[in-house]
Amino acid sequence: MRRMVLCRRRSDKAGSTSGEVKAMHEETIEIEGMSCSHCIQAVETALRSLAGVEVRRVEIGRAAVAYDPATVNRAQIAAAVEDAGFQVV
Ligand SMILES: [Cu+2]
Repeated sequence: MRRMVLCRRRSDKAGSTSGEVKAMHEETIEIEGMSCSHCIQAVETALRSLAGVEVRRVEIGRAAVAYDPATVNRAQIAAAVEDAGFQVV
């Protein structure tokens, strides 16, 4: 599932015109092959290595990320997870 959201820094007040607002894709990626905390760590490390990706939450079987589509795409995110030894569903 993909949806467009506006990513605002926590400190921003509603109506802020700080210019820090970017359009980020929020997505939960389903991942096969994860079984323990080491897998979670490996996936998280792989995701954090990508520019333009913010890791929201990683658990066994899925990773929730926000990414800047101007910087990185879903295929690159999937490739990083697969390079770490997992399968993106
Ligand atoms: Cu593991």
